[in-house]
Amino acid sequence: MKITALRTQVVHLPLARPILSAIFEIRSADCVLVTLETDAGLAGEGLVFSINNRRLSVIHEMVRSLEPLVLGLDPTLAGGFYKRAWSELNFLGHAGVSMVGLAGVDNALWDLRGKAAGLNVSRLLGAVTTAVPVYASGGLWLSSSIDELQAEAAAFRAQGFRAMKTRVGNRDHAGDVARVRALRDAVGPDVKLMVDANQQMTVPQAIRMGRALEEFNLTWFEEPIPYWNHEGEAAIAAALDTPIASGETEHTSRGILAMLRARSADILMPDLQRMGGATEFLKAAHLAEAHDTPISSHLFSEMSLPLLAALPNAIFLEHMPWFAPIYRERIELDADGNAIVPDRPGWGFSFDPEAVRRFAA
Ligand code: SMN
Ligand code: MG
Repeated sequence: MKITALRTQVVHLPLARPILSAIFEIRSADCVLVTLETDAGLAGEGLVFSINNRRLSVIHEMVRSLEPLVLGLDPTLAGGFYKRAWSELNFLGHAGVSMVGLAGVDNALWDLRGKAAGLNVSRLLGAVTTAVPVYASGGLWLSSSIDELQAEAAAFRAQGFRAMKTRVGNRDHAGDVARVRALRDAVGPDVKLMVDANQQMTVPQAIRMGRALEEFNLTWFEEPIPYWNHEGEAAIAAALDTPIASGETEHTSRGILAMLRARSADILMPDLQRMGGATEFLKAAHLAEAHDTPISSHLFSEMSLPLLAALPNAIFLEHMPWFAPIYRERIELDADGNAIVPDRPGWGFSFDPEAVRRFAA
């Protein structure tokens, strides 16, 4: 089998209403959809994205620039593609747009290899499980009032979620603590709660916040301070009983390795596109395993689910519904609140051509 074309489509996915984290106001998730066509009639799909359509054209061009490296490629030689792309991208650097573009192509290659083998990517890798614990992440934003937080939490429970994440870090310590208290009161002790500060605190603020939140038995406290301050994160992790989760802003497995060496987080959460695609995501996850450190995913729920299902140290899938509208299939939960890994080949989630036309930018 040979790859005959790299096709891209740009889609604009508006959110129902603008949402606020401590760092961004988010109005839309805009994607470059990547499709690798073959002479065997099979196609591999991946996607990369940017918030509010910012610099999506740059990402798009980076994906397109990799086309010569995949044209004519036998997908079972995908490692050869990765090695060449890695070498070519050395000039611009193995971070940022380079890795995002690489992720778009690499993830489409993984889908293709799964489809060629007739296996879901989880099985291609040697699955550990058929269902992965999942937490709801598409809600409980800083833009929600306390009443709205409680209503959104009830809606997540009704959808079958047993874990969910809220945001803090809008520079109002008492207000943040009151919001988490109201949420814990609303969901009771059995629902797992995570809190994300999106890097907007100082080390002393984060330790003070973490101590104030200990009574709510959080599953984790995420990205308390700027992502590059590994020593600061390590000090916070050492000071608190609540586990620190971080890593979504790192690039490549080397970024994750630096965090592991610094002991900056108890839980690592590599982001599929910042890693540079599934090839590098798996290396990051294996490095974490060798350091006895659990991992969670970041965004990209449809592609991350099969990957986490093949990783013994995966503890949670982040369920972010932003990309669901362009897929034909939806992530389904079992009665225990786990995401069911599809049996379908490749990622098991494929672009819906009608939806792609509807959301075309
Ligand atoms: C997050 C990051 C980027 C976009 C949306 C949400 C957040 C998360 O940090 O962890 O979900
Ligand atoms: Mg986060």
